Amino acid sequence: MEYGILFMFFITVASFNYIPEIEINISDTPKLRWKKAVRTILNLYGYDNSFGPVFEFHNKNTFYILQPQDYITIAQAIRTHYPEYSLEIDGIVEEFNRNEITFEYLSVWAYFDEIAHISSDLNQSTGVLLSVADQIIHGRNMDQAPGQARNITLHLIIKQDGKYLGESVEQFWFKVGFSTLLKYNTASLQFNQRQGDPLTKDQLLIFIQSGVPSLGWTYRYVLQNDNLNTFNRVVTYLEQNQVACSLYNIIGGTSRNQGVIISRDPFDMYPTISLNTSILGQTYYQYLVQTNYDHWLTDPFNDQRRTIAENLLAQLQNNLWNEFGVFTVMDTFPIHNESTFYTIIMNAKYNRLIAFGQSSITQVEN
Ligand SMILES: *[C@@H]1O[C@H](CO)[C@@H](O)[C@H](O)[C@H]1NC(C)=O
Ligand SMILES: *[C@@H]1O[C@H](CO)[C@@H](O)[C@H](O)[C@H]1NC(C)=O
Ligand SMILES: *[C@@H]1O[C@H](CO)[C@@H](O)[C@H](O)[C@H]1NC(C)=O
Ligand SMILES: *[C@@H]1O[C@H](CO)[C@@H](O)[C@H](O)[C@H]1NC(C)=O
Ligand SMILES: CC(=O)N[C@H]1CO[C@H](CO)[C@@H](O)[C@@H]1O
Repeated sequence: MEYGILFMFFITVASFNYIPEIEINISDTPKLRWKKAVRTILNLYGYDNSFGPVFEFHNKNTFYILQPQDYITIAQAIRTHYPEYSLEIDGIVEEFNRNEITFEYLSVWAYFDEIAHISSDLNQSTGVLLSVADQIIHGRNMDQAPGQARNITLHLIIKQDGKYLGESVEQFWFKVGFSTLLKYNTASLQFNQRQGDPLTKDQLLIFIQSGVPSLGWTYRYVLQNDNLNTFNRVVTYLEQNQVACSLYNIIGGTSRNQGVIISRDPFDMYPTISLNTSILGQTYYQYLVQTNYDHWLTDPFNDQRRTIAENLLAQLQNNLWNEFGVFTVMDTFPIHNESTFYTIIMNAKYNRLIAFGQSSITQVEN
């Protein structure tokens, strides 16, 4: 009997991976805040099965556009405009204790999303908002490369003065910022890359030198700013803040129909779409899906994730108008595919964030 139970347990855990949880204590001195995160990954997998290949991959595929002087320029800008984050990065450098991991090196990582927007074929994600009665269920898939970055992913619980501020799940958390966020009693947020004209490298450097925050720091600001304490305030802020690349903000709130997708660009404004103005005309449930292409365009032929997710949501039986239903959509190929690292289900009304480390899946012909 006991063997039977044990056997079941192994089958269950094989289908998704546990993501280690780490508490980030903002009350600690900045240098201390991320040390445990670094140590945890190194102890679990070792450098050569985690950071090592990730750094190597992105040096080649993302940061190849940078000259040695650019590292210094970005590092100086961060020291000038973000002294607190600079100290956090100093602490991470200290904990790595490797010649090649310098403040300058981690400075360019802080702007990873902005640099990748210029240099690489974008790695992509899916966001789903499902409105059911007075709840907004938010599904987030993260797709990334290389595979070893699965081993550096952490579920972060952020606290200050003993209080929960929120949670995040991140693979590149050494940016000391977040691309997914549940802010307690306020909102669930994710950003996705948006196909759009990239800046030139020189334009990006000018933005960075003038103090434009990275996308990750924008969410951190949302998390730590006490005035951004309602869904509407967060939405208004993220419609207007300065950004240094094209992106979408997908945001769920704490009550009925609070869900928006904001399309951004460094120079242009676009209309925000919202669950409350959704054309579905349903009384009890509404949904929005965002991948990496503008919602006023049809999906490209070779990437139908949004269309497929919308069709699944349109057919969702009412016993799945809940977190299980959203998980089922997020877990369906090709929404979950070979490059999906994890799926997150958030519900800001109940302050719930559930994270599943995902394995790669590809389509099986039969
Ligand atoms: C957070 O850090 C502060 C200052 O170091 C400490 O007093 C407090 O106990 C820490 N809180 C937790 C939950 O570890
Ligand atoms: C993660 O690390 C383990 C070693 O602990 C290694 O066997 C595995 O291949 C790594 N996973 C990936 C996706 O690289
Ligand atoms: C819909 O929601 C947006 C964002 O919260 C808000 O600005 C707008 O006034 C709402 N529209 C309606 C028709 O309720
Ligand atoms: C898998 O997702 C990626 C985005 O990460 C997308 O570019 C690709 O088209 C998807 N694959 C399939 C077969 O749809
Ligand atoms: C920069 C980067 O991470 N690019 C990767 C995006 O995803 C595709 C498919 O998984 C990879 O081939 C790219 O290298």
